[in-house]
Amino acid sequence: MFKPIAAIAGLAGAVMGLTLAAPPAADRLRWFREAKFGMFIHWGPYSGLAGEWKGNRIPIGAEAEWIMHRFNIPVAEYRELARGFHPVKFDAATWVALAKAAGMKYVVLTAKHHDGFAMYKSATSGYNIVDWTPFKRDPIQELSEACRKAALRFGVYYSHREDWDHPDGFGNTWDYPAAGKDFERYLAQKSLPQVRELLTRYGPLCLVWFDRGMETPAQASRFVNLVRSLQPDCLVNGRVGSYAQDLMGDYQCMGDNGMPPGGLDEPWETPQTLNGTWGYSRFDQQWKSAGNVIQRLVEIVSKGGNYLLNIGPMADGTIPAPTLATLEGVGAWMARNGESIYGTTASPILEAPWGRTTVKGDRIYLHVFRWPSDGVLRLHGVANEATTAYLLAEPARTLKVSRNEGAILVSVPERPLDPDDTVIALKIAGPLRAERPPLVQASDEGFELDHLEARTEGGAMKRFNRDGGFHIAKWTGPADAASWRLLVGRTGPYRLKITYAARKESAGLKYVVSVGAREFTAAAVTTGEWFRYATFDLGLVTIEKAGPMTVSIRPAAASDRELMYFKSLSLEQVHEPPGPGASKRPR
Ligand code: JFZ
Repeated sequence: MFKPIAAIAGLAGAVMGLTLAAPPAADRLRWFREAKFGMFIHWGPYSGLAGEWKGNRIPIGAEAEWIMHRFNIPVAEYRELARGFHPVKFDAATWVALAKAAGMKYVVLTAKHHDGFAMYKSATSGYNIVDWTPFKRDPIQELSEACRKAALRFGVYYSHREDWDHPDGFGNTWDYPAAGKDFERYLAQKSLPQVRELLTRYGPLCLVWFDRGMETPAQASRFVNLVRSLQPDCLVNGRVGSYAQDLMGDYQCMGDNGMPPGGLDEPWETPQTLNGTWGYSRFDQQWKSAGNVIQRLVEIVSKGGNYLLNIGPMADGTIPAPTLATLEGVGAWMARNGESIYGTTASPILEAPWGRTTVKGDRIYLHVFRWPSDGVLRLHGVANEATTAYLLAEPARTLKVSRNEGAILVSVPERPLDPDDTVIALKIAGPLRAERPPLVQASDEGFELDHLEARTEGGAMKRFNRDGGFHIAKWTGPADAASWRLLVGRTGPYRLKITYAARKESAGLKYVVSVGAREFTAAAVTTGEWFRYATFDLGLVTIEKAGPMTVSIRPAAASDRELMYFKSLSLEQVHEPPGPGASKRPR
């Protein structure tokens, strides 16, 4: 499982104030990239209100855990409500068994949410479940132990910026006027000390899930460094820093329930609710079905992501029945098809009309959401020879495989094994060689080339940032490139433009854009901080020949500085005014 040595050494190091060198990100992330599927748990005093306060109800689809903020419940009153939090039916082993049976590999509990209440015994603040309520037990202690026994990883959610209980915390301006707040004091008095407690009292944590960003990169890095210094193996999620800045944690967090349009090279995770709220609401019965959850898990994994699926337990510690039913259905499917999820990588094969694909070694897993009425499944974009195919849940049932017009054809039985997702395992000769991405077609104006159809090489990475959106970055040398294959219909002059964001560190770095045989060399210009995109005209290029053509962009020379946050290249057809020369050029 995880390297206890580093963790204990980290803890020991912490006591002696030594900072242990954190292992390379790739090592830290290995388990995460293998695990794919985790349980998120939003639980706290708000679970007792269950979406209502003095007749005021949280609308369906809105977050019940925000009830204190939504109705500006005074701190004194909310604290009294928290005194009544007494989950007598809470049993950590039951929750962990539920996660394990659903096929989840890690569990993340809200140690402190925005309401400022600590769901563990905190020495920093008496406003915690052990000292403030009659419960007197520590759920973080019990859950971390239960996870260890069940060989699941355990992590904590910590609202490091938002705290509606602390006078200097961010968010409560109904009790504490904004002008009087000293945010630094909140960080020093509560936020940082509590994160240190969580990293030094409950054994190794797999990750710390921070939320809603931080005021400045400097403040965010104090949390990253604290985690690195105390538990070098522990991951930090992308919401440690502000959405406007570049990723400061180990992996990117999509917006809630977010789904990228295409595969990303950078590790990422999507948190999702099972209904419309994270915390328990007795009014919100918009439960997602097991089928919906399975297809969403597959879509996320097929794009290289992790799925952190939330449960909102009730205040007595029991789990709502619809949640149990959905997770049971998901678990049954995972028991038969987990191989097509764990340890797979983002599929370079574009979305298929019948479903999605995941890839691992010499296996392509065809996740069939829509069963072909003609009994033939067509898979495009694979250059390898396909040797065998079989139903993953019934491996003895092999299926006929053939190839026609560049597509691999798999003859399937009349009916699917599983209406939500029947998985067919396709064995190919050697690791997957995806055919070059399909040719980019021209629009009336010309060509728009962005991350979606790009093929990235070397260190160039397709990434997402909440404010920066989808972009390509992390390129520092000529081996790091992005390229597209275009199908040119109309020859003639085109205006080449590039859209990117570049910080002052990247100013002057040269890059080369190749349009067919023609090369344009330019220097990056600072566009401002982080993801402030701007468009630059690189000049005219005349495309003489119709048909397939390659366009690429790469740094001109190796550098220790990153080139840019690349958004797109465009080739706009230049319509020449009918002049003496125009007539001769073929249209
Ligand atoms: C935050 C919390 O406010 C919420 O209570 C819950 O804990 C959720 C997991 O995270 O809500 C967010 C945070 C970020 C986005 C949306 C809701 N976002 O980036 O789109």
